[in-house]
Amino acid sequence: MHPTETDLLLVIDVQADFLPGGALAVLDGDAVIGPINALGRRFRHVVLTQDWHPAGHASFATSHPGRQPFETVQLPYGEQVLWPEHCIQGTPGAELSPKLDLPHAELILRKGYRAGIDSYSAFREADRTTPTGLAGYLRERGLTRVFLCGLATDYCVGWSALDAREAGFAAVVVEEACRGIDLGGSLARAWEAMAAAGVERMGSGAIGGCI
Ligand code: VGL
Ligand code: ZN
Repeated sequence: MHPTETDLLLVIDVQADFLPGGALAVLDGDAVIGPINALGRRFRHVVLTQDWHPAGHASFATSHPGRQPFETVQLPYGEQVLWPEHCIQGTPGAELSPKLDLPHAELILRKGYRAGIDSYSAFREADRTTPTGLAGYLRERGLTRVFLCGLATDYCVGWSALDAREAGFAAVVVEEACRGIDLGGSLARAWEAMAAAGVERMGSGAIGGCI
């Protein structure tokens, strides 16, 4: 297939804290950067997301006395995995990787900036009701299909792909341009949920130049 004017490459959370040496490093996370840069050249429209938490964010284990990273707690909107402190606004860990080479990217969307609500998805926060505005942006721009890549497959990429479908967009996850965290089987569950929701899974070799 060849991306067209109505296709978008959505690059999720390729930030220092999710890369080797970062606070919440995804195994082999830096392996996504080469494929993403190559993909970027084949898309006319590119949008990046940036996980962007205030200090003391509700998703940090340190905000819950006695709790450890990777445990879960109940928050008003439901179950929340607790993470090490990561992607704190304005810190080096929150910076997009300087190795990303996507000079034509049109928007950097920040998410997770409300102290009490996490936001894995680029479309909707973890309370499942607060929109980020991305669906409206895509609609207003006439973009109808979203190709997703980045970190992490089973959290921010997966939730974004599911919400893209729910908002009425076609969604394709580019497999080798993503890596997962895989907490207690979360990676297999994410692929199952995406398949059930009609998210396509594609190799980057199947994606040609933009027409
Ligand atoms: C992410 C956990 C916490 C992600 C963000 O980008 O997948 N995961 N915050
Ligand atoms: Zn986060």
